[in-house]
Amino acid sequence: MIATADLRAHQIARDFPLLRQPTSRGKRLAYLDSAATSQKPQAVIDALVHYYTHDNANIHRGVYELAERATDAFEEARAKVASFINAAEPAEIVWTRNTTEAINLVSFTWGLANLGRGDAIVCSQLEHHSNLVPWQLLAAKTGAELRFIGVDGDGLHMLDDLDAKLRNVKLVALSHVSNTLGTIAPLDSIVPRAHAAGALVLVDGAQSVPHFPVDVRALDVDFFAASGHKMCGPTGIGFLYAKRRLLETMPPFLTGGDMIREVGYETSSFNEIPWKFEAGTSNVAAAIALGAAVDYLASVGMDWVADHERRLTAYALRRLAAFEPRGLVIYGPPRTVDRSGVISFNFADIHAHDLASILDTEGVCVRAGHHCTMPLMEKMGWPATARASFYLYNTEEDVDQLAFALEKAATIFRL
Ligand code: 7TS
Repeated sequence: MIATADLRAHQIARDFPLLRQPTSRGKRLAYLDSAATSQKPQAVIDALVHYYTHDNANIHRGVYELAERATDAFEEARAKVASFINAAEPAEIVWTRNTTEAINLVSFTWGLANLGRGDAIVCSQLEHHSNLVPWQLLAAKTGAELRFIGVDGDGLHMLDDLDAKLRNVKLVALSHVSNTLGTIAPLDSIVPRAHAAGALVLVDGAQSVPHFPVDVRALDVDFFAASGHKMCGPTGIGFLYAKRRLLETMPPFLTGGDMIREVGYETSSFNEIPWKFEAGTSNVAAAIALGAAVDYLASVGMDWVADHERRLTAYALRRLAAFEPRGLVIYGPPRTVDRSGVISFNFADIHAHDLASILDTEGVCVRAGHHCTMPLMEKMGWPATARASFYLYNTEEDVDQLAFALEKAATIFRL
């Protein structure tokens, strides 16, 4: 019998046409790689097609009706994203290509203008490369020091020496949810302490805002970065949230058209926020379709999404635990309250890539490798892990299919 919550997920899955597609081997698709990118509901696909069919024109310049319609839809999508994360106003949302670009924007603008020798940046040991490499380069350019909040063997943040770590810190940059272990960062304890130490806080929300309600004002973060493609939206669009007073004082990032007010041969002045940070023609269609994705998620309800993923993760942890006597190892926080819908694991001595290939023959899509967290893998001593990640359209049937495929791997490897 299908439980009520799971029944709703089955209904939701029907909104995602790709999930109805069997694999070339004729298997039902169990898509368990939403941490890499999410699938798209029909409403988002329709928004893209509708825009190109009816509203396509360049924005912020035409006076004709079509251009006004495109501009309005683009700005309306910004307002939808602002309200989705409870920003104070749409002007605090800057469109970027993805999380990576949003973090780089902060590093190249605020970072270069504000950091110098004697200052420090604090990350954690489980950052995605996108929230690490920009700070390494910034530290190298400015002479600032890069420090790390340690994580223990379960991937939980170790906060004992946080106050010492926060000395002379200008920026604390943390992922809200680890894409490798699912760890939810204890922002409630870190953000006030970071602010008390005089630091700003940047949160990499790539793996949080798609999966549970995020309120940037309640979290009191200064910067928040996310990617549209992980939250049912298209690729090529993401956003940076920043508090107004920060965006106003930050120098521009890329320069050229759209981000200017007056241009002379020698000098220029810049547009108001957020357009000051949006040089050149934006990915208008994708921004509008991200607005449709946000409408879709809001109509399902982010509280439901979070509850559903928590239940499904608990179910998957139980099913995977049954393989432990045969050598399956599950990584990450033991308590489900500390983790979101991401489960990294290894099965005996099967290489994670081989395991993922066997699962694929049964229609199960998981990622294998270092998940763009090479320093974390090195620290933990894992060459690679297989990773299953869940979203609102996944069901217990997907988890059962994963367990079935693991039985097949066990048979092949005589475990
Ligand atoms: N930060 C985190 C925590 C992420 O998980 C990712 C992507 C990024 C930043 C970068 O996002 P992008 O949209 O700018 O590329 N994570 C993954 C993943 O886990 N598998 O593929 C991409």
